[in-house]
Amino acid sequence: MNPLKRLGRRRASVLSLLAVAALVTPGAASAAPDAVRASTLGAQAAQSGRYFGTAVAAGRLDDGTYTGILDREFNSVTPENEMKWDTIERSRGQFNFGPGDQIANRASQRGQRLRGHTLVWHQQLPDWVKAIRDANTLRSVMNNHITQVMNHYKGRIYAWDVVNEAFADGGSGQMRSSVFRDVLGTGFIEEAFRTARSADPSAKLCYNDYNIENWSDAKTQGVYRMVRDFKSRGVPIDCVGLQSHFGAGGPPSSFQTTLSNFAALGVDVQITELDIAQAPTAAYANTVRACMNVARCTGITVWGIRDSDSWRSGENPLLFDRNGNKKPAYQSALTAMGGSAAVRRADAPATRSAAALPTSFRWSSSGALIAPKSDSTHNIAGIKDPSVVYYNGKYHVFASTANASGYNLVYLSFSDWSQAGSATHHYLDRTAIGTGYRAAPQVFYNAPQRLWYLVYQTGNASYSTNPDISNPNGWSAPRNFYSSMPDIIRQNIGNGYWVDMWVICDSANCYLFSSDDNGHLYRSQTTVGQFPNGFTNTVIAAQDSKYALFEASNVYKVQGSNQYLLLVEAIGSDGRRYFRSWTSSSLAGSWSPLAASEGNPFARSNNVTFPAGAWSRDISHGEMIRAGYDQTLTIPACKLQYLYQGKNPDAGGDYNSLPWRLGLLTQTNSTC
Ligand code: 9MR
Repeated sequence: MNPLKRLGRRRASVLSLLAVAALVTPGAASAAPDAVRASTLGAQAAQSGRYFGTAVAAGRLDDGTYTGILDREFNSVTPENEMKWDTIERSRGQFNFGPGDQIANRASQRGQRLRGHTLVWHQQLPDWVKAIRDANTLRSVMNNHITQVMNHYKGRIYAWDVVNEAFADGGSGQMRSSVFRDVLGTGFIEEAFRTARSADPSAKLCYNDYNIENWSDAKTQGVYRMVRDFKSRGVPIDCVGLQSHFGAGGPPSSFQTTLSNFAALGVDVQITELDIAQAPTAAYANTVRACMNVARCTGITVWGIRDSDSWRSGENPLLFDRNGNKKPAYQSALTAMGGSAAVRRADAPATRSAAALPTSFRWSSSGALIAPKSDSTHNIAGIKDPSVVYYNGKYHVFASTANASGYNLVYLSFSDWSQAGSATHHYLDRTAIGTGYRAAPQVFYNAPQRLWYLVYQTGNASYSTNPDISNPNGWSAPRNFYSSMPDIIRQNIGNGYWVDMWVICDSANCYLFSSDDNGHLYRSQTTVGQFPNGFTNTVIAAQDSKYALFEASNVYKVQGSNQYLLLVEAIGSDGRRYFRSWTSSSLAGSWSPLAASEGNPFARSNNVTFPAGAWSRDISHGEMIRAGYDQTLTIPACKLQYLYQGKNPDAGGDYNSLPWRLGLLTQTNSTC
């Protein structure tokens, strides 16, 4: 949103300036949207801030059935063999990142997280390493391997399996014999973790093993003692991976206890290589439920996609059959996360084409659903710039409040759009966010930090955090993303204003977009691990004439596709606000027009019907209703909905005092 309002100036050139601001009566609410229940594993896991991943083999990436399922269902990827020592450093000092890069680049382009697997393991280890007998040599070889590999993938890996399978099976609870333990002693694990932390501080560092799922097993206890010792001495460790290669009986009854006991040491836990002989539905449901029941169980990875892709293919242990169809265990895993299964077969063509957005849009608008609510200390003229997430059974809406003297923020929540008009308005100037210029909020849950973020403009790009979105008093005081306006913005902003900051992350990086009311869209970048710090490299992501690329940009990931969607608000030839749209296969990429003209807009009065009465001709600053609520800003590909600001077409006068209200667009030309 544009701070002309803040300054109390008029936009004489483009806005109709009729003097009388007639009040708009809120119209009837449109039907409530479908409950937000995802129909893919990754999207459903994302609803609780988790991921659902799979092992991927580079050799299968030219199989369309395989990649179709991979990209539709999974939002995390573990290279099955391509990042192991015998692939990456087969000869000493000769590094081959080709196969690993193939998987990593593909995942990055699609916004899938990457788990790095694995740096130090006694298997798939070249003979030249196994033959080393000198401790100093082996130490430097191990540390060099860790450093080189982590450096290569720096900032792109969510979690690394730093050490894999170092404990012995059976009743000893001790480490197994391996060249590492035998030559370096049991301290090699600590050494590996310390080296790993300095190589890539943004990656979570995991110890990964099998047969550590049953709490009373000696092996589980041995690993537990090691993690407890590491945490007590400050040795860097962030997570424990429980591989979970189960027999037909599924997880042991103590599985959830094991997950929570590890988590209680102050580490995340992850199910890293799940497969279950014959894939019984109850066994899968029990495994998934155990993770869902433990707050620090951050994600689940199955060890392959179809039964035919599995290292134990004779046991049919996975979620998809050899033809790529969903097995009953798929439904039970999805249901255990709270999702509902899609009706179509996994390989039906309609499912794949459903992921792409159409090239033109038609919408039906509700009446004005949300109007300002003044109280004794707040005399509000307009409610603007909404940000919305559906979380825990409620819509949570943040918006700007405007009046002649300036801008601040408000929060409301409701379970159904029919209740939006009666929700209580919590003025955030009464919280640590404070009084003064705060506007154009954007809300999301940053899953890696398990923290809600509210991003807004204050003259700088600012943010507050809150562990509980439903508690308006939980927001922290504003902090700035930048020490000052980046040079490139200063050089291009002209007479514009720096507005409408927007954050979106893929599995490796977070991007901060902003506008200058002068035809430029800017983009800064940092790593997921460094966020909210480190936004540098500010570039112009898109440019056009001033009013054609004005402000209020939104960027989203389209669920089940490799598309990102960019919306930017423009001012049309009639002086009214509308949205143009573009897509890209990468957040840092260039944007291709989708529906980007006045004749074929994303959303403009000429492609919106108003069954409850045409209460607005502006379709202005707002947000899509997302499929999830995390930092990936994932939207559905179908039946889009957009919460926007509109106003009585006859209203004019002081820009700050215009009677903005919030209404909901629902797409009417969805083909899926
Ligand atoms: O699935 C992997 C298979 O393709 C390899 O041949 C095998 C070689 O040891 O490794 C398999 O993956 C293993 C993983 O890296 C570590 N935990 C056990 C997995 C199954 O053996």
